[in-house]
Amino acid sequence: MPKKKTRKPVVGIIMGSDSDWETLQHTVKTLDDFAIPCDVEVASAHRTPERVITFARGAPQRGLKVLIAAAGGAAHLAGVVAAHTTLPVIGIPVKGWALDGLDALLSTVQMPGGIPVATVAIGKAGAVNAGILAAQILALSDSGLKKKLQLHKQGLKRKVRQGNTRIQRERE
Ligand code: RP5
Repeated sequence: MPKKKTRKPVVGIIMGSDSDWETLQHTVKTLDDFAIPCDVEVASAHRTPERVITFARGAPQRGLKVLIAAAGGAAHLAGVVAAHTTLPVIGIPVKGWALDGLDALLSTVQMPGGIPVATVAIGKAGAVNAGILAAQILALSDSGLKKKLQLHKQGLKRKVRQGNTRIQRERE
C-alpha cells in the first residue's frame, strides 16, 4: 500500500534513473530524520528531457523550496534543473558503471558561472549531506529545524568522543 502523505513536500528530489535509488534512499532517510517531507521523481536529462523541465519549472507552484538532483555518468541533470529554476539546487554525483563517479562529480560540479549547483560528495556521503544541506537551507526560516540541526551536530560530537574513548581504552 502506498505511504499516506500528511504534509506538503518542501524538497523535490529528482534522479536520472531508478538505478540511482540505492544512493538516493539515504537522502530520503536523512530528510525523514529531520521530518522534512519530500517528493521523489525519476526523470532523465537525456531520456525524458521534457519531464525534467516540467519538474523544475513547476517546483515553486508545488511548494518546493529546495531541489536535489542526482545522476551518474555524464550527469547533466542538476545543471539542467538549475537552468530552469531560481530555487537552490543541490547536485549529487552518483557512482556509475565506470570511473568511480568521477565523471558524474565533474559534470555536476563544473557549472559555468551564473548557474550554480551546490555539489556534494559522490555516493552515500553526498546523499546524506544533500539532505542535511537542504535542512540547513530550510532552517533559515524554521527555528524548530535549526534546533534539530544543532542536536544533530551535538550527536556527531558525542560519537567522536565515544570513538576516542574506545580507542584510548583499547590502547591501555
Ligand atoms: C544516468 O545514467 C542515471 O542517473 C544513472 O546514474 C546512469 C545509469 O542509468 P541506467 O542505465 O542505470 O538507467 O542518467
